[in-house]
Amino acid sequence: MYAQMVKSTGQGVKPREEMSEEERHFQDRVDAGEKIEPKDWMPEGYRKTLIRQIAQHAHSEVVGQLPEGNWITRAPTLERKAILLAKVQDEAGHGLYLYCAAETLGVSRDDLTEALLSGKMKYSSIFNYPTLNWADIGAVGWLVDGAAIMNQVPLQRTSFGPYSRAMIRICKEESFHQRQGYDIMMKMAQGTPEQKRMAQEAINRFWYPSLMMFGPSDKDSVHSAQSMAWKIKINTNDELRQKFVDQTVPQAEYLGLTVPDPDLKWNEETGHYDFSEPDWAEFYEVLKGNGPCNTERLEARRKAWEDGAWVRDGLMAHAEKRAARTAAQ
Ligand code: BYC
Repeated sequence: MYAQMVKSTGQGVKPREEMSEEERHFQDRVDAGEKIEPKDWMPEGYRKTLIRQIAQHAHSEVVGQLPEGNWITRAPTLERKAILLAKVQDEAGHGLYLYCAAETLGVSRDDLTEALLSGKMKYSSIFNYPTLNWADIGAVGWLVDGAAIMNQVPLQRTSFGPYSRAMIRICKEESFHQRQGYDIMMKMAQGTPEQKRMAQEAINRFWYPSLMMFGPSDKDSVHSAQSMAWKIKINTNDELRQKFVDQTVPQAEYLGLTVPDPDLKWNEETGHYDFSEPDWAEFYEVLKGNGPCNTERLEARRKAWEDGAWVRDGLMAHAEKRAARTAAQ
């Protein structure tokens, strides 16, 4: 099911002279900055790529609740607990906006969830890392939501209407998420030596996994060229990673924390930081399911899906009964 609906082709952009008339017209609309809406004609590859990317994003929002939810019961104050609860609920909401956007492309949320649970669809690599102490919640908000915003702000201009509109709502909330993460880091960094040490350990743990969130380096990215031609993606993976590093390093300095990269250096000539690439072998292992928490995360999603079956069945039975009653009237 998933393979027919979702698997996109990847690599290369179709040259204009090889496009059909419909494809050329479609590309002209995209180039002119028009929004594509669900009932408009679109190339099959465009539809599949969008389903893959939007659903992967939706799954990430939902799975992303798990490492943070892990700390709700142990938040250090009532205020921190209320803020974290609100943030985790926001992530669930983001997942819902995105599943709805994917559904406009002709897939069902059930199919997408099943594709996630069977390992055919991915979610962001970052959520396969554990949150070991409270400072990790700060690092997730600051770095992980920070990386997410860097990726998602340009996606507000993506060519597909429902995705673009979902991103506008999501970005508003993500900026609050990042601020709350930075606020936790600030408190910890200015706290006792032990708290500062915890904050430093959190950045040590989350720096490289956050850099991996942007995807493989441009030379290894399978989908970037076509996705950018269709304005499904606005920037390359490396462009966004560089922007993230440039924005985040001064924030770390302000906190008095060290970015765990001995080769990190401001480059006067380029006007950017030079930095070390993440360990791509680790990234691909995490994608294959071999990260520290892959099994645990999928187990939690599977359990939630199975535990919620009676609610879905009940709602369907109710809907069917209502439809039958209406038909009989
Ligand atoms: N993790 O050709 P490429 C969030 C896969 S934030 C897992 O460059 P593309 C949140 C990629 O799918 C996170 N897989 O691909 C934050 C492809 O494999 P398939 C969610 C990854 O699609 C805080 C292969 O590697 N954000 O939700 O052009 C709290 C080759 O890559 C990753 C989004 O999803 C990765 N990091 O670019 C709570 C944003 N990177 O599918 C929640 C929207 C790459 O061919 N997504 N892969 O088997 C995107 O912008 C793009 O999909 C990516 C990848 C930049 C992630």
